[in-house]
Amino acid sequence: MRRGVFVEIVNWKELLYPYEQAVDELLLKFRCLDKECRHLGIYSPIDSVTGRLKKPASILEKAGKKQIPPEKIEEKIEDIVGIRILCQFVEDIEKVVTMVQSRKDMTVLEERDYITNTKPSGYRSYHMIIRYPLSTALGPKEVLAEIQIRTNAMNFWATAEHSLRYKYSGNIPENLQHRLRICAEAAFHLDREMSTIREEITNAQRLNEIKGNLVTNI
Ligand code: 0O2
Repeated sequence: MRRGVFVEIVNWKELLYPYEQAVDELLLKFRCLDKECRHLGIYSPIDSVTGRLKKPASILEKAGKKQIPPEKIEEKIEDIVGIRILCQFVEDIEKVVTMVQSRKDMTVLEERDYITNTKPSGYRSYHMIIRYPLSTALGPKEVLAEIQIRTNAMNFWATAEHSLRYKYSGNIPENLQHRLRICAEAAFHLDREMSTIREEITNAQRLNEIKGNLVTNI
């Protein structure tokens, strides 16, 4: 019944259009940043960037769970726009965080460090909530967005756990939760070990890039 009322009141197409624009703009900006670093021969802490618009069903579910009325959805649900930046190494996360903090085209409102403060599930990631100004056909508008910054190993774990969470409607059986925590530990160790040979890897990657450029320039 409550969900029915929400569906009627919220004009999803109208509500979500600016958010879709924000996903497109933010994706382009972070991808350009990565491309520019590579072009200049500067180390890029960004390995890849993805983005998504939260689905109406998901927004409704969250609003219902947090008892958010329809008129407060835009103010209270911070991740209608979700950007995910993946890094090769844990050390790169801090560099990306600094890059986001120093940008003039967005304002950081909140930061959540689930790397230092790992969630009980084993989840590790760095979250930044930003306010992002848009120029729309109807005039200026500001939207909230969540940027998740994590390593490929953290992402591997989070994606798998998210699928299980969905399959079990949030109630993952205890034995599976236990094994997931062991997997999270393994991902943590993988990140730590990769950091110890970070310089070797990045030097090799730089060399391969130079070789690749030489071949394409011939
Ligand atoms: P989806 O489908 O990814 O959009 P809440 O959003 O209410 O759960 P809070 O405090 O508002 O919690 O936000 P929080 O915990 O900083 O982060 C929200 C998002 O982080 C989640 O969005 C997930 O994407 C991710 N996340 C947080 N905890 C976990 C976890 O234990 N496992 C995994 N796999 N992801 C997590 P949504 O809306 O839950 O889901």
